[in-house]
Amino acid sequence: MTKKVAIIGAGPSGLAQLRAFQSARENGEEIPEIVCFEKQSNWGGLWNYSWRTGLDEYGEPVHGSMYRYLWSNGPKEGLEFADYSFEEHFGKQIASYPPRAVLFDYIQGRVNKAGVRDWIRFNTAVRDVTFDNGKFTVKVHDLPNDKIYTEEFDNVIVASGHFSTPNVPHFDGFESFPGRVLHAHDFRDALEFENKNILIVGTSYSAEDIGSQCWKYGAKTITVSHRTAPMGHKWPENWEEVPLLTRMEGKTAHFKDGTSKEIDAVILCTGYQHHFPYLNDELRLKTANRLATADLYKGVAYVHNPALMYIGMQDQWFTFNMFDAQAWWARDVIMGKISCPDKSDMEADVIARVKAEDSGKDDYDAIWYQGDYIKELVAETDYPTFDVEGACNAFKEWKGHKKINIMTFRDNAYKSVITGTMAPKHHTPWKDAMDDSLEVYLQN
Ligand code: FAD
Ligand code: NA7
Repeated sequence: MTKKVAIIGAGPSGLAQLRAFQSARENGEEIPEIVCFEKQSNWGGLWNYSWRTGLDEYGEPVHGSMYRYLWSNGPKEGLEFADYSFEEHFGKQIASYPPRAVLFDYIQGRVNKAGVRDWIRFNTAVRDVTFDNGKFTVKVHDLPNDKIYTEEFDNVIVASGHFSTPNVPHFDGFESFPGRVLHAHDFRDALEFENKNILIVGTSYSAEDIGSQCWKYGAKTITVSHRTAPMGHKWPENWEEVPLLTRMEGKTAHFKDGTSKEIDAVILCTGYQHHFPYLNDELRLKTANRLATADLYKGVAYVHNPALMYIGMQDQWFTFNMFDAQAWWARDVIMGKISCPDKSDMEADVIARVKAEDSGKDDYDAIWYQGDYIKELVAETDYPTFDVEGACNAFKEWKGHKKINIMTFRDNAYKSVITGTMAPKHHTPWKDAMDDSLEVYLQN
């Protein structure tokens, strides 16, 4: 096999791709030459915590959007690798909502075992990708040596994530607000907001979790402003949901229903952009953050040029195991075991997926939609089949637990769909667990 494949990014999606190729090699297959470019000095993507915000030491935009004290926002039983269980990694079953450091350790365990670190060029930012005469030319910047060079590839796999470049709306009065205005991307330590009246804009995962963190670490009040609808959980008494912010006047926030409130800091939890500054118009995915993305056949191959693939570009109920399903599928297309149909059929596939997603009526339909998508891909490759239905049910239980009490849902335990073992209940309720280190979490 003389093919050469570039993977952009060594987060969970890029690492899934490396493991997919390595597993084929382990099975005695001849695999292409693989080069993974990662702009950070370590792997793990968002799970590789950075204290930095803004620009990094090389002047690159900081990729990290994760914050201190982040615990998994869904049960780990919904994301477990089918080829590397939590029990294999930790030598025992662990509780269901691991903090960031624990999941980072787990992600690293599989790729350390696979021995693929040498395939990654760290501190190397991809600057430009062009396609001509059947080949991709990839221009990269070796940051520590300040050297720019190009290399040719037969395939490019984009795995650079889409929860890093913030979507930052403007509200009148931000210019003269005498406090901090930041986007969730730059949020790091909830203790900064102790005893503060914070205003959060947005109602999705970041809003819910950053608000909960600030509550846990002593914010005075949390006010969450919604554009479409309130989250509607049973919030603690110092938590309020209000309509959309219309303007700030000094420290006073005014809302659409005419009410107002004194605020010390504003956190915009207003989502992220699919942002690929290194891709030109012909190669760049332009999609909303949804389950059925635009322009990707089977959610992976770019319909306008299927030698280009994208991993993990969907909005996510499932994460690591979905990236795996996609990476194994992309590998098999590249290795000639699966073929993509002609362009019109690929476009019809995209339209059908969009229609199927749109016909869903609620979050449960969305969970099963994404579960079915994983099943479809897994059935086409040798990725180990697993109980996707069981994982969907874990998500269903999780949603039920959030409805009962948003501040205690992380105290619940679920059954692994890989090993069949029940997770232990964590030793400390989430709201009282201030030390989220790996050592303390594993003390079950
Ligand atoms: P990323 O993790 O974003 O990795 C992309 C990689 O590409 C990075 O390492 C980056 O440095 C690299 N890169 C980017 N541009 C370039 C370039 N030009 N050149 C070279 N390298 C580049 N998922 C869960 O399952 N559970 C959770 O609890 C959870 N919590 C989350 C909390 C937050 C705050 C956020 C933002 C996301 C969360 N997620 C969670 C979802 C998260 O998207 C996935 O878990 C996962 O990190 C996605 O992996 P990825 O590899 O696709 O992208
Ligand atoms: P999401 O899930 O994309 O949600 C974005 C939220 O921001 C959503 O509630 C939007 O409201 C809201 N939004 C977006 N633009 C605006 C404006 N202009 N005004 C008001 N509100 C706005 O992003 P998250 O950061 O929460 O989650 C991303 C990932 O991070 C997720 O996978 C988690 O695992 C962690 P809408 O409902 O559209 O009115």
